[in-house]
Amino acid sequence: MPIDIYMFKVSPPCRAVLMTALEINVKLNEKLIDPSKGELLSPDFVKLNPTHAVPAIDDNGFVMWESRAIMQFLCNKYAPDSTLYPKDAKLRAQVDMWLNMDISLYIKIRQTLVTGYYGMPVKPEDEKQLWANIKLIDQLIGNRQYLVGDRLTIADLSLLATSAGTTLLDQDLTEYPHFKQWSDGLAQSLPYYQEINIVAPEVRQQFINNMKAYMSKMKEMMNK
Ligand SMILES: N[C@@H](CCC(=O)N[C@@H](CS)C(=O)NCC(=O)O)C(=O)O
Repeated sequence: MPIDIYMFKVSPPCRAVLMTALEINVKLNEKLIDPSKGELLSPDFVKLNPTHAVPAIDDNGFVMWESRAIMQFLCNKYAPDSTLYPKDAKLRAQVDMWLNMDISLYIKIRQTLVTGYYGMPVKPEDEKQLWANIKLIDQLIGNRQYLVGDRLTIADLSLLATSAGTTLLDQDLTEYPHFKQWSDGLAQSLPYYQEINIVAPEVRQQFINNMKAYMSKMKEMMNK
């Protein structure tokens, strides 16, 4: 039986898992969740994932969430010899290190760019930290083609999905040339990049409008 993935397409962590599954030929059955309809908080979904976030997977009764842990699980279970999540302890540690750094970046993006898009107030200090974080990542990437060693790993896929979200939200990364060169290089070389990561502008705008409306409805309800 295929593995169910609960997801929505504009979500960076969902896209990271989708790219991982494609790389290791694991079939995922997409169960689409609409956050603007409150589906993340529906009793059925919360029962499945009490943290009410996507992605979550159900691998024939084994349920888990947290995209990076899902990517590690899929590699461990279905492609243990794949270089996507290398077995060598030091290479694996470096992959894990990047995955953890990517979590901080993703959180900053949510607190700033995404929050702004949904019409909610953004703290200037969060915005400052976001760009400081991107600057640091830019320096750490340097001239690398891949984040770890000389091959694609899940660290690349996770950060790529996160940064595709960044460009998706109209940010100009020209001031971060290494980051841009690395992500453009992967975007060009991965055959599934466009299909997974690029959402048509009108679909994206509709998603943002729906989320804005949902957020303001929730705010009103909380203020009552
Ligand atoms: N650390 C989590 C973050 C997941 C996450 O924040 N997902 C967003 C969509 S991009 C979500 O479902 N948010 C709803 C919520 O947190 O209530 C992961 O990597 O899976």
